Amino acid sequence: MSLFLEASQRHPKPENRKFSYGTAGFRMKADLLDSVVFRVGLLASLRSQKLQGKTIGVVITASHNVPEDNGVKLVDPMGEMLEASWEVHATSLANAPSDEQLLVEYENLISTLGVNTEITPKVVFARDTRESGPALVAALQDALAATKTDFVDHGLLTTPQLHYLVRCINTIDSEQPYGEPTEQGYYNKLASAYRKLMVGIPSNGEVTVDCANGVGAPKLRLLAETVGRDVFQCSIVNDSVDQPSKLNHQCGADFVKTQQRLPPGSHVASLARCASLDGDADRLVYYFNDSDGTFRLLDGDKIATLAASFIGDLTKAAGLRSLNIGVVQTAYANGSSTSYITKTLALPVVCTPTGVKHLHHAALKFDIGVYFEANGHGTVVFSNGALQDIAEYVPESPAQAAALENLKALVDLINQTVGDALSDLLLVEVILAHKRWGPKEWDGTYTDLPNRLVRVEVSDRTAFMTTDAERRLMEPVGVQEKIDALVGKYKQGRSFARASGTEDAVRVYSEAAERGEAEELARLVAEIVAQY
Ligand code: 16G
Ligand code: MG
Repeated sequence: MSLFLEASQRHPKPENRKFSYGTAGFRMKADLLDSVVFRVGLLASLRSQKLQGKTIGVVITASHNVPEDNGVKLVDPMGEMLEASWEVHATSLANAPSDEQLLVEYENLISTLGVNTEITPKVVFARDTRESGPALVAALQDALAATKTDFVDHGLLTTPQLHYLVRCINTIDSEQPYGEPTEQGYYNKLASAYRKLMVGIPSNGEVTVDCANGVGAPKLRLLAETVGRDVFQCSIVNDSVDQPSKLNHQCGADFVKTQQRLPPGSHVASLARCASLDGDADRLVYYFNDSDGTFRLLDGDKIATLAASFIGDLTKAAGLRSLNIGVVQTAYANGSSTSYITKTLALPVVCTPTGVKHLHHAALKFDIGVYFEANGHGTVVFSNGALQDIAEYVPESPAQAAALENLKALVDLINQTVGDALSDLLLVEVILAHKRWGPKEWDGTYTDLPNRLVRVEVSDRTAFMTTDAERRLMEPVGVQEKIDALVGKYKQGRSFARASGTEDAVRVYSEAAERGEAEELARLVAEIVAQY
């Protein structure tokens, strides 16, 4: 075990720091992460051994955060987020105060989890474009070498590309191989599905894509080249990956969603389609300038409703009426989107706590589950039963046959492991082309209720305990009653407060029939929260 200790000594834990594996793994200032990444490497290797040598993924990214931050998260064999019960192991390894105690913790995990250390662990990893990435990769490699792990460094990738690779590698010899486990294999799979879906459909012209000056820029370029300009035209902006300080700065999906405006300096024609990715390309939002110059956002809710309506129509047209389709949202979903789904689309909606893993798991309970967070992270998952029905169904007419072929291509177009901005971009483009819609027609499906999100500094955010998918506070006692009393005064009023999982703050969301009212409600609820 001296190999272990020698390696660990090169990655000392900063003193007086407590780390915790949250909704998006570990994320913080990059200069605090060296020991954390090393220890995540140890856990990745254990996880692989525990799962009989399946390949585990590690992504080094801090998504939409500022350039000085970085982060690390693990990807499970089918391309999902790390199983929740292992998050505590990540946290306990990260917090072991000394190298010796780290070794004790590590050996404890081996025995309590029943890990077979004879198995050769396998790990693949990738990173985003941050300057701190290469040094953190070196820390990760040190851990993988110390644990004699077989590993492959995939260099720069979007987060969803790494999820894709992990699933491909682990399903390669199975009955349902997911795809060729290479970056080009990813482009080929998406491109060929997109081209199939566009046969006979006029292309709807160029989409402008803001890549947040992140890894999405070079990857979208490669994807677009593979798809071909004859069917997919995109103009890539904010692609300065060689200037790391520009990452997510005044651009990207998070900027556009929270500021509700164009990235400064963008010049877009009225009614032209624009989209923004975030720093690791797992979020997507669309927007456009209306003819009167007003900015219109088409967020994750609008993408979910678009996808759900298209898939609903397609399954019916294919004759697969028995498949149950559902939509999963969080409390942040605009109330108008929820009523549009239940009333107009007549589909069930489930609400889960914030965080991709919650939405993903709830979506898996439907035959076809569409899940999106309002912030633009989401995808569609097809159950094994649905895939089998789609594969085996014998169409009864040429129209059914055509719809069925499209449905099959859609399964390949959508990255089912995790929300993927590049795959979602192609999905939206396909649907708009099929419906012959511009952004205005899409936007016109329903009108968002005016809403407001505020961040409230509190002395202890852990005092805020929620229930009912974060829509109600259980603690501090009495706060929810005060919020209810306020909400009751506003037409179509709704508001909730929840502790952030990624920042030391409580977030307050409100919506109401009028803009002024939504803002007033948010301010008053924030005042209540700030008292605790
Ligand atoms: C993380 C989540 C994202 C969620 C956000 C909420 C994943 C991969 N990411 O970024 O889904 O919307 O946290 O942040 O699960 P908050 O807890 O600070 O509001
Ligand atoms: Mg992201």
